[in-house]
Amino acid sequence: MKSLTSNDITPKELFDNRRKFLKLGVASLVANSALVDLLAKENLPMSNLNYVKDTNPNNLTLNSFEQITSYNNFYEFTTSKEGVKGLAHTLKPKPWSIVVDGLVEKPFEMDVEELIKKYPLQERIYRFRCVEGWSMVVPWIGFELNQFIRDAKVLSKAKYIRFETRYDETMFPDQTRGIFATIDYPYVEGLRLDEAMNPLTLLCVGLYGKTLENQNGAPLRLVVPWKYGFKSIKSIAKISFTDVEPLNSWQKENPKEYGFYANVNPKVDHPRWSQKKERVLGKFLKQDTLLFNGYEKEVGYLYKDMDLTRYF
Ligand SMILES: Nc1nc2c(c(=O)[nH]1)N[C@H]1C(S)=C(S)[C@@H](COP(=O)(O)O)O[C@H]1N2
Ligand SMILES: [Mo]
Repeated sequence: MKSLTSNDITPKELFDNRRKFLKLGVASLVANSALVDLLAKENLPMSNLNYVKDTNPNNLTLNSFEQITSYNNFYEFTTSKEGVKGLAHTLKPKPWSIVVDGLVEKPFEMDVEELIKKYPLQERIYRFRCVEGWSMVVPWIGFELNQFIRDAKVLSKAKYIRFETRYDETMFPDQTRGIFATIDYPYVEGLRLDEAMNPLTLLCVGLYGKTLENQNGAPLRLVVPWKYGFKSIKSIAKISFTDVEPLNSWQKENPKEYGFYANVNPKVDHPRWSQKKERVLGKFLKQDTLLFNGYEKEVGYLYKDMDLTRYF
């Protein structure tokens, strides 16, 4: 074994800076022009968030920023996945406040900017599986929803959390179409409170180190990685706590095909197609879909005695 030399000893100053650097993530480096060039070359956005990086223990291969921001489901704009990006400029994510009401000690309103200051941000590299059979891997930035719930002073009667996307016809073209709109607005989603408290459930404000693009649900969205993508509601305007199971948009639209739970499950087919496989964006060959999208260890306990065919 080689003996220690003075070169091996990390000076305290360097050590402190290193810790600061790790905490800041990419954001601390943006002033460095070499890095700016590198980001441009890799087609990565300029980071504007401070966050703790995910160590990516499962070695997931990330989809590119380009892929994640160019192929979207956001019916408030259009049903064309390639079309959302070009229309999404009408969404004005700043200023943006969310209302919190229902079974809480006291309803309140909070600006997303405040939220970002209040909760330390983390990167979470998650698999994301749409019910339609495509998937991707996304480096989300956000914080655990359970942190927010703990501060919301929720009453013990509350059993569910309900989310609503903003209703604003100046921002969302499909909302102006009245009875000809593609679905009923505002878009609604919900979770059982214990699902919401699971550490995987994220309130998300960014991806690839940068605040969310409009097409991905700026400025605040939900990410529930073990459920089909439609549970991950975008551009949230209201969060309510209730004692009744919320009627989510897709269940309301077509209850035979979409339920409340929407857990990713290769053994429970959609009435019109198999859920056994998925196509990762950018890949030619399909891969097997995993139970709970690969998060069974983390979330299996939530559904221990439930018939997953019945509660789909
Ligand atoms: N408000 C709102 N949220 C939404 C949707 C939508 O149409 N409107 N689509 C859902 C669906 S079906 C999916 S797959 C994901 C897509 O998220 P992404 O475009 O960021 O990949 O958003 C979900 N959240
Ligand atoms: Mo989806």
